Amino acid sequence: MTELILALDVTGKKEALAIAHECAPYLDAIKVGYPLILSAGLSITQELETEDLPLIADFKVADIPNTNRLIAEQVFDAGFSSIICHGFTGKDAVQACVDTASDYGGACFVVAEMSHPGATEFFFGGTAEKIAHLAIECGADGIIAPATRPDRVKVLRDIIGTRKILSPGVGAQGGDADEVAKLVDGIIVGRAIYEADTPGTAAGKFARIRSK
Ligand code: OMP
Repeated sequence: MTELILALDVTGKKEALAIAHECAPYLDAIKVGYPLILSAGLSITQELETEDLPLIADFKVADIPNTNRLIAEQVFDAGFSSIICHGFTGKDAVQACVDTASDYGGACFVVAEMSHPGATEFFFGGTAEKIAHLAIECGADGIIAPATRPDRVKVLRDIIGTRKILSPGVGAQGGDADEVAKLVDGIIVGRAIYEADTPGTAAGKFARIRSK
């Protein structure tokens, strides 16, 4: 089954909680990042926990190992069950996130290739493939790969095997949910849900991919 993950990138606390509640029946997880945490505070995790869904922390952690560990500890202490980190920082830095996640019984996903057009300026010539191999070496639970480039998802799937691929970039960034859902373990959807007139209805429509 492909999971549906809501990227809750709104900056109003009340709005975020209302959208989460409305969409929750159709979701497998909620991803929270800088926009919401910087506006509403880390404690919003306590309120989101009432939806009884796993919370993914998207801080794309990209620092030295010790700082990565300190960030990851804050993330898991706050109630998140997964963390997203960057892979270009190298093995020791990624390992710090993976090990901290494991200490807390959580999961770590490594960004292998980003979804926006500018990503190709750096994620090319084997870089993403190298990061995918590094994610395996470090024992990460999976990678983030771009729904905007299904051909690249296929290449990265060949490397990552049965580890998970979570894929952002459908809807607002142009990726096709149905096409990508067949290739990945979870699709991450933000604006196409939270900017819809009725986010719950939009989430309900995307939920069709959960049977793929
Ligand atoms: P929408 O474009 O609004 O659907 O949001 C996509 C979400 O996925 C946002 O929270 C992005 O920060 C995130 N994301 C990407 O869009 N591209 C990436 O390469 C990686 C991520 C991510 O790590 O989640």
